[in-house]
Amino acid sequence: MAEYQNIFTQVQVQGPPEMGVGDVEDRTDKAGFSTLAGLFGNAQLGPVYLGAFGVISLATGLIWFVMVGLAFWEQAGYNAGVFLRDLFYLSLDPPVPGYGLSMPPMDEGGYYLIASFFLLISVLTWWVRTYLRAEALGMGKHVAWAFASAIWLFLVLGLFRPILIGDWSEMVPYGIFTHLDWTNLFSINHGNLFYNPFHALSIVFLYGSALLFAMHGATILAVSRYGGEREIEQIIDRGTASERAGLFWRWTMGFNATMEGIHRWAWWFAVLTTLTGGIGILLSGTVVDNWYVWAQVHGFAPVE
Ligand code: 07D
Ligand code: 07D
Repeated sequence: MAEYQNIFTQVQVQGPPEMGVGDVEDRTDKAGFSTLAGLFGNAQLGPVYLGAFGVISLATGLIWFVMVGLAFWEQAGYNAGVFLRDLFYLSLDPPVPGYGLSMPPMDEGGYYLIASFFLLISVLTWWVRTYLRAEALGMGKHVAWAFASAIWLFLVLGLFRPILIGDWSEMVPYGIFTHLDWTNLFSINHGNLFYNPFHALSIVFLYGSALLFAMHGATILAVSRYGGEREIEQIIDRGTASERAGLFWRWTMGFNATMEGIHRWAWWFAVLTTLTGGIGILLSGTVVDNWYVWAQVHGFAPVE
């Protein structure tokens, strides 16, 4: 029998919209259906909860985006053709070195700092939103704490490390390729980031996250013919999809995660990617200037 192995959801449910429980205040009052959305996930779109933090987050995020876009527009000489041609190369850059943590003139980084302030508010208020919506639903705060780990790396890159070094010029430029140039230069300036053990740990967890995601996704799809994606009875009954999924891995490699445990593995691997990464970046240029020299001192890079 031909197997169904593409990315689309097989079953689409479209009926009267489910408006959700509880106090409907601050929630949009309409919901619709999209067959396209239903191929990838749930076919119902909406209602969306806005609330004060949602509105602040979207508004400040939009201000950051438009401020970056306007800077690009000026750099492109107000020419739509040039704007599109150079889109990936245009950049709103942090202050030039030398202004320390003071406010530079608008065209030397002041405008960049104002835009950054709006991005900061946007990301933080979106975090509050993930916390408060989980609370409203009586859920654990796992999504909020995982997001906090990503925000930790974001804050180290753009706020904590620049403050420790004492210069806003250490911040990351807002540009598609220029932020890659910055990343490359960061590694070169600190003597090759590959010799930073926290960069290595971050890579372990990043690669590990991809591997775990592939294993888990594949395992559950492979037992979906037994209802493996419907987890409730699966955990307690014998002969179920879950039991087969567990047996598959125990037979294949001698060990299997549990229905609960696999999600803890996934959570920790993802969270540790940015947690260890943030530590590695925070140490660069503050505690350790050159990771290659550091590795020589610690006996794992050759000393000429
Ligand atoms: C798929 C979820 C959706 C999110 C997306 C990103 C913006 C930016 C730009 C206004 C997985 C939306 C992007 C809103 C708009 C302007 C100028 C998440 C998914 C689709 N990077 N990075 C990208 C950011 C850093 C690095 C792409 C952000 C560090 C490398 C995108 C940050 C370093 C490569 C992007 C950030 C670094 C990228 C795709 C913040 C070290 C790539 C991202 C706020 C960690 C890849 C051309 C993606 C690429 C790429 C956004 C930080 C390295 C533009 C918002 C400073 C090596 N980065 N990045 O899919 O194609 O993420 O670059 O910290 O190869 Mg980056
Ligand atoms: C950036 C978390 C912040 C993002 C947030 C999202 C918005 C948009 C909009 C949805 C990504 C905010 C979102 C505002 C919303 C919409 C529409 C997470 C972020 C809050 N490296 N490297 C890593 C590898 C090299 C360098 C991590 C590999 C070279 C620097 C990762 C290789 C040099 C930094 C990793 C490699 C170099 C990193 C990132 C190989 C460059 C970092 C993890 C095979 C020449 C970052 C400790 C992550 C870090 C980082 C992988 C090579 C530089 C594991 C595989 C040697 C400067 N690198 N790297 O999740 O933490 O990022 O380092 O060569 O800062 Mg590296």
